[in-house]
Formats: sequence, structure tokens, C-alpha cells
Amino acid sequence: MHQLKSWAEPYKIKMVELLDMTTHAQRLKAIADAGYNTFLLRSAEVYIDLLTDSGTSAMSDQQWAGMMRGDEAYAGSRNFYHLEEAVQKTYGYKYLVPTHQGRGAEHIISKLLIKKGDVIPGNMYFTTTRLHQELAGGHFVDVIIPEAHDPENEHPFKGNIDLQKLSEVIRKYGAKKIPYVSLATSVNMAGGQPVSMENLKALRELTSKHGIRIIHDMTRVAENAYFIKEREPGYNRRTIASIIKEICSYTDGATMSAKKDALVNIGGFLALNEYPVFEEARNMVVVYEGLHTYGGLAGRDMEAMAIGIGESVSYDHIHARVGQVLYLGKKIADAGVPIVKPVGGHGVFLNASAFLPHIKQDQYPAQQLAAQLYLESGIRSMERGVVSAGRDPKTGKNRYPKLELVRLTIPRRVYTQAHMDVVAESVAAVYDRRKKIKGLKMVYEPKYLRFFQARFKPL
Ligand code: PLI
Repeated sequence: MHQLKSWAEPYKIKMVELLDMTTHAQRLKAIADAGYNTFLLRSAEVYIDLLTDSGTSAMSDQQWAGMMRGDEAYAGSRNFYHLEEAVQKTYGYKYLVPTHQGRGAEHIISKLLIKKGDVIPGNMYFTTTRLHQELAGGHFVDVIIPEAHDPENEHPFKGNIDLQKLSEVIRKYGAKKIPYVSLATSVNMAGGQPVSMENLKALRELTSKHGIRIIHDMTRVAENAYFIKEREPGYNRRTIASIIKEICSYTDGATMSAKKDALVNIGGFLALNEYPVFEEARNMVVVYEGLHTYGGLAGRDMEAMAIGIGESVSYDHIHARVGQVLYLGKKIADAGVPIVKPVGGHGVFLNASAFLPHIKQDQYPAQQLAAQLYLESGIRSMERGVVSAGRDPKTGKNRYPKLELVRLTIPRRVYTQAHMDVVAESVAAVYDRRKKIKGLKMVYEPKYLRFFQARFKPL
């Protein structure tokens, strides 16, 4: 199709889901009942739900038709073979182990490759990824470039690995202690920031020299490919599909939460190139997820995923998807609100430290900002700051990340431009009354991934 400048959606709407509107008084009660944690709100209490882009996509008519072709056999479902073919063809990995979602794949690969005392360097932590690495006895070391920790820095590839830093980690611990480099494309916690192909190639060269694997968190690889096409010299004429395949070719295996770029409501996989590692993973999946030809999924889920993978690599799709995110980011930035720059692929990240500079980090400014945005207009967002970072497992002390953010995550193919306008207006309204907002104290803290279930009270 002729490449349009406009990011207008390459689809029309066949079915709608009605939204619930609430009053200020209802929201006041709802957020207090939820302990000022947006994860504990009921979705019926939410107007525009930007909590996450995970499992919240609208599937296409083709994917829904695929659901009807679900082959619910316990073993050898034909949908598994469709999925296997889609993964091999689109990403180029040889072997597939389906899992119920991304963390299922993280669990298996961490248990399989990490020994006690190992070190796993990566381009910024992700909550579930790091926890599985730690539970397997490993220790995560952040080797992302320093620009990623600065919300104002406009580096076009803030997801890049600092190769100097990685070399120092290899020198310090020795390659034998490093089972793999944990490489994420579209780095979530940095604001959906991409990795450049140049950086990937250099990373491949360095790790090959030391015999270290690269395990790719490819959850948002299509969004990363879009930014490479837009920003990296030499890639403008390449298809999204060919860029994705090239990215994957520099890595040895991947974990995928298909709930994001692959446009499904549930599903994930582990993809590998080494047969012996695959063989062990395939054996392990039957213990934790399900038989190796369904891994915790129904046949229909695998079919929807196979079709979603194909749709996710279309230029028109990804141009509209990222275009909508950039549209919202520009509107919010134009209102003078501090956000992470440049705007990433899956959401707009408000810089809560700059938004609420009078609230100290241990009084949870991002947590409170997310609660206030809900209170303002029923928009649900997510804290990505000190609460998400959790405690150091060794010292038990809070980790204080440099980025204290609120994520406005845009589900794929779900909301309209008018919804984005409402979001921008609501953020600006909270910004206008920011000086009156006070911090929170944590009154309940679960042991693992505390951000999901912690409770707070206003100070
Ligand atoms: O939620 P899962 O288990 O399907 O996937 C875990 C996961 C792994 N890697 C990355 C980069 C993620 O973003 C991710 C899940 N992300 C969620 C739920 C999110 O809201 O961003």
C-alpha cells in the first residue's frame, strides 16, 4: 500500500465494548478501597484503561476466525504447528516451546541456564525477568547506556547496551559466570526505548568472542523494528519483517510475551536455536506449563497467536500503533508536562519526580500520581518507580531507581484519537493542581513483585 504520512488506523471497527463512566465521589471511594494502587481497582471502575498494553489488544476478525479453528487436542494440536511455523518464518528461531505467557518462558530459561552465583547483564531490569533470574540464584547487573536513566536525554536508541560497561562486567566476573546477556528490544522500564541494529551487531561480536549467549526479550520487537526503520541509517527502505528477522539473527534464543506485540490476550513462548538447550526446555515445560505442544495454552490461543504474529509485522499496523503513542506524547509534552523523551513505542511515561518535585521518592510520587490521574477522570495508569523496583534480595533495602515514572500504556487497536485527547487533557488538569498533591505511605507490602498488590494511605 502507498505509505501514508498519517498514522490513521489500517482497520475499521466491527464491534464495540461500552465503557463505564464514574463520578468523582465514586472514584474517590474506589481508589481508597484499592489502597491507592491502580492494580487493585476493578476494571468496571475505570474509564480509559492504560494500565498496560499486555493482553489488552483488540484481535482482528482473522484472529477471531482462527479461534474457531482451535484444535483442542491434548497432544500435537495442528495450531501448535501453525505457531511453530510462524515463529520460524517470522523470527528465524529454530525451536519453539510454547508457554502460558512471557514469565513462563522466563522461568524455564532462568532455571535452565543460571547457576547460583551467576551474573546476568542486561539493558535495564524488567520486574518478572529479574525476579526469575534472582530466584534461579543469579544476580542482575544493569549495562544499559547511562542516557537511558535520564528522562530528558533525547538519544534515539536509549535501549542500547553500554559495551564498555559490559566488557568490564565480563572482565570482573569472567565469562563462565555469565550464562547469557539479557537483551530486551524496546526497553520497557526505560520508556519503551529501542536498541539500534549497530549496537546489536557490536553486542553479538563482543559476546561471541567470549562464548556468551544472548537471550532476547522480544516482547516488543516489532515496535523496536519500527524505530530502527525510522531512525537508523540504511534501514528506511527495509520492511519491518526483515528488520525483525535481522534483530533475532544476532541472538541465540528469546522469551516472548505474545500479549504485547503479537496481538493476543494470552500466550507466550521460549524460542531457541541450540538443540540441547531446547531439549531440556521442552522437558521442563511439561513440569511447569503443560505438554510441549501447548505449554499452558488452548489450541485456539496458539492459532490466534500465529495469526497475530503475521499481522504484527505489517508496516501499516506498526506505523498506526506507534503513531498513536507519539500523538499522545506530543499532546502531553505540548501542555508542558514532564515526560520521558523521546516518546517510546508502547506508552507515554510521565516523569513523576519532575511532576511532583516536592514529594520525596520514599513517599511514592509516581504511585500517588497514578492514583490522582484515576481520581481526575477515571484513567488508569501504572507506577514504574520505587514501588516497582522493590527491595534488594541481599540487603532487604529499597532500590531507588533514577526513573520515577507513571506509564500511560496504550493497548493496541483499542482506543481512538479522541480518547487520547481526553487523556492529555486529564494529565494537564492534574498538572495544574500538582502543588496541592501530597505523598503516600505503604501500609501493606507483599514479598514478591510488590507493585501488583501493595496498599497505601495518603500522608
Ligand atoms: O506478563 P508476561 O508474563 O506475559 O510477560 C512478562 C514480561 C516480560 N518482558 C517484558 C519486557 C514485559 O513487558 C513483560 C510484561 N509486561 C507487562 C505485564 C507490562 O505491563 O508491561
